[in-house]
Amino acid sequence: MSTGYIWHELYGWYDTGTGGQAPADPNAGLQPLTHHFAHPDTKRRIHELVAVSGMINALERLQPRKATEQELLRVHTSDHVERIKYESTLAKGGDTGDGVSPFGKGGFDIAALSAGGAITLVEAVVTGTVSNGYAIINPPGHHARSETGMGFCAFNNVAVAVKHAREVLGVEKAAVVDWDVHHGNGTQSIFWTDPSVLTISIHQDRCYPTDSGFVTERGEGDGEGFALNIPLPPGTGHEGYLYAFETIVIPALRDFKPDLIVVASGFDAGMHDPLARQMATTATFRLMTRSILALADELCGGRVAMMQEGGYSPQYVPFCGAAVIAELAGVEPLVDPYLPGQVGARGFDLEPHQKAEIDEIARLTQPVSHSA
Ligand code: 9RB
Ligand code: ZN
Repeated sequence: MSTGYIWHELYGWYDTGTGGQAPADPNAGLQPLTHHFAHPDTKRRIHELVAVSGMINALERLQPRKATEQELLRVHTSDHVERIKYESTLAKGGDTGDGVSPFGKGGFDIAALSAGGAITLVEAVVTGTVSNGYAIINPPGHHARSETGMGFCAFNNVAVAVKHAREVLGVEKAAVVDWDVHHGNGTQSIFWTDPSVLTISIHQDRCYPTDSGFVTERGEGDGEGFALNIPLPPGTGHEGYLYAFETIVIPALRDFKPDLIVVASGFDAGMHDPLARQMATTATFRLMTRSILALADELCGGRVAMMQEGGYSPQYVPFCGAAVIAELAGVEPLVDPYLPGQVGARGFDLEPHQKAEIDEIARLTQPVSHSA
């Protein structure tokens, strides 16, 4: 029984440019900055904490490979793949699709290595080389749709890995649980009409993108009922996340009975994140992990593969990552040095208005049953 672990130095070399969120533009008052919100140092710091703490010795290190074009094309249009590949040859690189997702020269190869890292981990979990695992891959993927990247994402790593699991490894049903604070719109759209993949996104209501992630989005055609959205109000903290998890996420997974659970693991619901307004802590991420692991033991031989998505606090994200990885590996968690500073702060308990919204989401998503 071991926990797979992926990080590659090249993930830290993905160049997000000198903008903060939009590209630098002195005429608009946007002074160049060394650390774009999505600068890969934040992800690299997860790896370095895992290494320096010694936790890495309890993990089975896996070597990622680049996803092949054929593998990317299971999810993406050839126009999209070709455009990223072409812009990747330019001296100044390009943008994945929305004008706020820049990448430097050679970005295509790193994005393919990111998708390939997701494949490597899923393969190890499904074939039983490891029992579960965490891949600190970069760039992230959950906003990338078939025909374009957006929101700092180039290729939809999770979708590429799930397609691989189904088409190559013989996995019948996969569930994606996306706890990144932003809506997993790309993953949802890729599997919109596919009943073999349940996509669940728990996110801050209308944070990004602001026009999707509503509870009314449930998939269409054969896929109707196989997309689930849990849009939480801003300010939701530890108890609110766990309440939504236990009352909505876990029952939906139990109902679907997946053969594999893939987690799109962003840490931007964390209390210090600059791109959202939630109040999750290391304990929140640890307990959500525990809850998924228990369910996976019950349903699918413990097969859980977690892929890095967002997370923009260089201070806090490493501790969130280490908390999740420790739980996966069943080792002692690190002490979170940021928690004592929050003792007594309001926002971590389940507030009445949050409970009311979560109960309403549970009610609205109840009628669809996947049981045969
Ligand atoms: C757009 C701008 C955003 C906002 C948030 C994210 C977070 C992504 C993430 C990405 C891009 C600006 C569309 C600024 O963490 N996902 O997990 N977009 N921001 N200007 N415009 C036009
Ligand atoms: Zn995010």
